[in-house]
Amino acid sequence: MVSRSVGSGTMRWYFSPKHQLHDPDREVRAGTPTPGFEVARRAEIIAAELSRDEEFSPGEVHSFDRRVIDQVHDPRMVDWLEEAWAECRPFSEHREIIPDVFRHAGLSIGEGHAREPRDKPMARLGFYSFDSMTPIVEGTYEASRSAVDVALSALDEVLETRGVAYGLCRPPGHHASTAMIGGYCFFNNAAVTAAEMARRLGGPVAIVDVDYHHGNGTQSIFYDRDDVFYASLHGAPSRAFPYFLGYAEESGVGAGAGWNHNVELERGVADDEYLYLLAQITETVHARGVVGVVISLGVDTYMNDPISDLALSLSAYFPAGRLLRELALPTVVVQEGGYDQADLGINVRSFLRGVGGLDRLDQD
Ligand code: OKP
Ligand code: ZN
Repeated sequence: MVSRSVGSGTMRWYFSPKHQLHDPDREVRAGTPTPGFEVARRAEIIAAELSRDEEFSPGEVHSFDRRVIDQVHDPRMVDWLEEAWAECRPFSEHREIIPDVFRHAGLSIGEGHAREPRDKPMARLGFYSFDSMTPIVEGTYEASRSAVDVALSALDEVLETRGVAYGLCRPPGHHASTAMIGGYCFFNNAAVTAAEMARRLGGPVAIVDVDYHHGNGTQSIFYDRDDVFYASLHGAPSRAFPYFLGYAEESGVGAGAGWNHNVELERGVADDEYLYLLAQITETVHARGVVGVVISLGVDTYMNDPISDLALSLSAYFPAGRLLRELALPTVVVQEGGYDQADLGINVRSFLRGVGGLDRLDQD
């Protein structure tokens, strides 16, 4: 079924050390400051794992113009994120700034109608945030820009080779919407990449989101559009973050009707059932006739993940990647979540070996 080759048996991957500039010490859960899960070490672990594998070769990360981001995010939000830490600093005793007020839907007439509270930094922070688990530090903006650069550098490679490349993005992106940050996410790396991929290929593309959590931001960005098909397989929102979106009946609206596909997973789903459902998603994507794919890769579906409740084993990730390879389309993989530091590296590497058409590792 796979007819395409990915070059000389190797896969290019992209990574920027600038991710380290986003280094909050704590996130606030249940009102309590706690050490965060989304830490810089995550990306370093994955980078170290890929560096040891000769089938992976690092590519050069380029800087991209802000206008690419502005195609997906409200430019007012991008302006704000650049200034947010500095303007909120006088209000926080800590290195991080964390919102204390939020623009709940009940405070809006309609999404576009709310006014940005420009002269009140903490209100402005709450205007663009949806949780208290996404702290902003001095380097958050620069790190977030670097994550987009990483993803877009991988896209350039894929548009040239029509193969597969990996962007080791950090911070992750799939919870970030047009004008909203949250769930450890600031810029939606996958959405920016997919919108640009569709534009440059001149046809519709798909985002397949295999992170444990529903990518509410990605769904929202493309909900009324038919240039990007969003398909996600995730812990049911009735029990899993982000709680308020990700239900199976959410299928798109207007031009985007039928262009959103959510599959809800029960607690404890293991390899066989997961791979069966992923195969079905692959069929759905194929039936859309898309010309490219962006994969939001989260390995927080793993049995030992500290914040999730699925039961995938080490052996699930190679076949999961392999299934998506069967689409035989230009494919950009971008990193989202995955918090079990012990096996984070190997799970990402196994998935990438699968999607890249490389051999299965012995330990899988
Ligand atoms: C980001 B990504 C822990 C709650 C954690 C935030 C989850 C953000 C996940 N009890 N809530 O999708 O991996
Ligand atoms: Zn996740």
